[in-house]
Amino acid sequence: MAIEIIPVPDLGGAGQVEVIEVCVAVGDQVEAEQSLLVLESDKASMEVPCPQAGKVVSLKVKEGDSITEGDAILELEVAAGAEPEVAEEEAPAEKQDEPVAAAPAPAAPAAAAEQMVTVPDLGGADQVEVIELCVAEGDEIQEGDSLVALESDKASMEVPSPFSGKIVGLKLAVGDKVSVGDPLALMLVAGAAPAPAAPEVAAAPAPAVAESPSKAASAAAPPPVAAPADDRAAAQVAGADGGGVYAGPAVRKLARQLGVDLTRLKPSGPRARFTKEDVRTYVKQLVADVNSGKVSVSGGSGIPPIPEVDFAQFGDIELVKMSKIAKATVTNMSRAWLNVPHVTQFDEADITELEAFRKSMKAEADKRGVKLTPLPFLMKATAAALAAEPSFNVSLHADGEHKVQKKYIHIGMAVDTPAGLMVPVIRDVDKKGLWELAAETAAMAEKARAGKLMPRDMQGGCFTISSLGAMGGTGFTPIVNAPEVAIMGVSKAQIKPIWNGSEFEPRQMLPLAVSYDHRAINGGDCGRFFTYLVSVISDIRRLLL
Ligand code: CAO
Repeated sequence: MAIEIIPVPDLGGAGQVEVIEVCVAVGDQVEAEQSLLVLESDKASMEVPCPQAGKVVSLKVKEGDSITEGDAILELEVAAGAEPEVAEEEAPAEKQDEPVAAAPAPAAPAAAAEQMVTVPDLGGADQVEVIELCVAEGDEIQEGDSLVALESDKASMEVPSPFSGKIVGLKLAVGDKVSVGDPLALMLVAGAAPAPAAPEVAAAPAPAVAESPSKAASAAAPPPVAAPADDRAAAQVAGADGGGVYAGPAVRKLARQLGVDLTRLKPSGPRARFTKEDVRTYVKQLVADVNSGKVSVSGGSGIPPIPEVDFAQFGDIELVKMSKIAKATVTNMSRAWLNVPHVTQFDEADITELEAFRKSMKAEADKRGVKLTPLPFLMKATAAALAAEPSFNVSLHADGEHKVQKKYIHIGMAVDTPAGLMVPVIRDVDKKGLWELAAETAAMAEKARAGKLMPRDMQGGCFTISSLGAMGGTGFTPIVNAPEVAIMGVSKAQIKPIWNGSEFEPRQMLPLAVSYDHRAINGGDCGRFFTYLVSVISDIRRLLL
C-alpha cells in the first residue's frame, strides 16, 4: 500500500475556485472516476473525479475553501504500484498549453459580417443539454457575455460569446443536446472578416478532461470555464419582469431543482450576484411562513395550523417523548385523512349463529391450543366480500390514469400495543382456514405487542380490519389505511330485540362501519360489498358457497 496525494487538477484557467461540496469522507473506499469534490467558479460548477481507486486517508479541503490547481485535495491509500487511471489520456497539465478554442483573429476594421458561433470544446463531454438561453435574437452583446448554459451529468457551464455583436439567429433551444462544433448562434459582428482567420488566442482547456484542440472550430465560443470572470460574464437570467439577475450555474441549478424563481429574491453576493445561501434562505423562510400560517399555500384553501399553546399556564404539565410508532402514526393518519375523501357506511350483522358455532368449538379450540375469537370469521367473510366485489381490492396508481387491481387477498388487522397502533398483515386470507387464521392473528398480535414485527409483516395489505369489539363502543369511523381504499371498524356485539316479521327476537348484533376512499370506490360499490359482507357474517355457511 502507498499513500498518494490527490491534487486539484487543471481548472481550465479558472484560478481560485470555491469548494461547494466534498463528496467523500475519511475512510471511504473510492473508485477511479468517482467524484471527490464539486467546485464552483464564477462561470461553472464542476466535479473533480478521483484519478484512481483507493481509500481516503485524510481530507485536505472542506466546503467553503478557496482552492486552485495543484492544491492537495486528499491523501489516498492505493495498492502499491497502482497507476492513476486517467493520467495517460486526460492529464490536464500536459495539455495546458494547447489551444482548445479561440476567439476570432483580430482583423482590420471592415463591414459587419455574419459569424456562426459553434459549441466549443466541452472538456470531453458529449451530448450536453442546453438548460438555458442567456440571449435572444436581436440582442446586442459584448464579447464574453454568456450565450447559453449547458449541463452534463458532471458539470453545468456557461458558454461565453467570442464576439461583440448582434444575435441574428439562435440555432438551439432549451432541452437540445449539443456536442462540440454544433452551431450555436449566428451573429452580426462589426469589423469581422467574412471567414474568420485561424485561431491565435489560445484558451486553457476545460477542467481535467480537455480534448484535442483540433475539435474546436475557429469560430467556436471560448471553452466554458476559460472565460473571463467579470461582471458581464455572470449568468444573466431574464427575469419575469424583463430585468436580469446574476447567478452562477450551480445557483441556478439549485434554484431550478427547488422551483425558485430567482427574480423574487434579493441577491446578497458581490455585484448583486445570487448565492446558494440566498436560495436556501428564501426556501427556509417560505416554509416557515407556510407553517406559521403567514402564507397560505393555495389562496385561502390552505389548512390553518393548530396554534401553539403554552399549556403550563393552565396547570402542571409533563413532556412525554413519543415513540417512533406514535410519530409514524401522526404522519400516516394526517396523510390518509388529508388525502383521502372518506365516506363511512354503517350496518349491523346478526352474529347469533356465528357466536353459537364459535362457542360450540371451544373444546376443540382448547385442544388445539388456539383461541377462536370473532376476528378470524370477520377476516374470512371480508376475504369473500373482496373476491365478490373486487372494486374494493384496488389502490389508486400514482400516474392518475390507473387503478391497481390486486389479485391477492391480504388483510391487515389493527393491533393496540403499548408502543402504539400497529397493523400486521395476514397474507392470503382467502386460502386459509379458520383455525389457521385464529392461530396466525393471535401470533401476529403477540408479535406486535412484543415489538417484534418486521417491516414485511406490515406490508402488502389490501384492506384493514380494526376491531374494538373487546373494548366496547357502539360504532366509530375508522380512517382508511392508504394506499388501501377501505377499512372496516368493528364495535362491541350486543343482544338487541330484532323484529322477525311476527315478533321481537333477541339477536346478537355486531355493529360494523366501512370507511372507503371515495376517489376509488362509489357508494354503489360499497352498498354491494357491505351487504354481501354482512350476509356472510350473518350466515357463515355462505363461505362454503
Ligand atoms: N364484540 C364482542 N366481543 C368481542 C368482539 C366483538 N366485536 N370482538 C372480540 N370480542 C371478545 C372476544 O371474543 C374475546 O372474548 P372471549 O375471551 O370471551 O372469547 C375478547 O373480546 C377479547 O378478544 P381479543 O381482543 O383477545 O381478540 P380479538 O381477536 O377479538 O382481537 C386484536 C385481536 C389484536 C384485534 C385486538 O386485541 C386489538 O388489539 N384490538 C384493538 C384494535 C385497535 O386498536 N383499533 C383501533 C384502530 S384505529 O385507532
